[in-house]
Amino acid sequence: MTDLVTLGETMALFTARRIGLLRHARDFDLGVGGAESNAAIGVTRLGLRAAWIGRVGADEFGEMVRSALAGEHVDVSRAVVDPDAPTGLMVKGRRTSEAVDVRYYRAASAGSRLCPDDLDPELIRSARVLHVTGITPALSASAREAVRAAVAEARAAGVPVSMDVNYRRALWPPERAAAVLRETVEAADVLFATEAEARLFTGGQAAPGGDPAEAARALAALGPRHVLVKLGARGALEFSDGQVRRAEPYRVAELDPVGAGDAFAAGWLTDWLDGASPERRLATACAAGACAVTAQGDWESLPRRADLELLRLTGTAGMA
Ligand code: KDG
Repeated sequence: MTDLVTLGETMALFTARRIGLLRHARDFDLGVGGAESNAAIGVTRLGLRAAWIGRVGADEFGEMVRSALAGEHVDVSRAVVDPDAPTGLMVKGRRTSEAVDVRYYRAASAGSRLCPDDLDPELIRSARVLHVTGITPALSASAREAVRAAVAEARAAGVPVSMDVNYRRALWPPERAAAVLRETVEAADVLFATEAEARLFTGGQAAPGGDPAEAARALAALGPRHVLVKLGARGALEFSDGQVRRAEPYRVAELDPVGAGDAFAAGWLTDWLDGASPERRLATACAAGACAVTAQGDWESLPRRADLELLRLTGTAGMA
């Protein structure tokens, strides 16, 4: 049985080794990245079973994506190899020692050609949770329809839907994202958002500098039973069943912030499916997010259980 099913685009990822303008980069590390597959790897590392649905090109990068995910024990048996489009690319530069800068080369990529026919309804119906993000609907009309169909399938079968807003400015303007994503937010049982992403849907209730608990409440009023608001250096909070819980961040040396949100979602969902207490699952989410930023790569430093225990013992964090 599969615990988590997800769908989206996973790309080849070039990361410049040198700090500075990309034009001066001489060497790149080559890996893979995709918000949904990052989350799938995250739950797999914590002991659950995950499947990823997506398209890759019939090219070396497509092979790399499938073998990287399979190497992390994610089920890629439903991945489609598209002979008519290339695997998308993402390039990560480091403008300064602190600023990471991500560029996409993914328009008309194989991943963006995801469509409802690529779904395996039986796989979705038998999962314990369907996890989607706000990135996939930004890719194309057919990818948007695929998310819509997957969510409808899950809901009809009583499978909880988890959504990470994951707003990407490089893909679409905020007004369009808010309009398109609203139906998925309303259909979700679990919602992950940053404060800025909360503002896409709640306007004034999540004004900058406002109380993030109010933003969480406003999001919950749209439908989701569990709302998680990620607060960066201020930790995170969960609004569930009328109650707000807060968690302090773990303090770690940050090398690469990309992928922290996916790790957070993976940590929370794993503990939620395992029946952990609300305090525990929020702490696990924060710990997983902290682990994710400690090394280069979007998912490489996602934690195993033992890593979380180590962080709990050595990190500085606490429940507020
Ligand atoms: O969440 C991390 C992602 O930004 C990365 O892995 C790539 O899916 C990705 C995207 O579209 O930004």
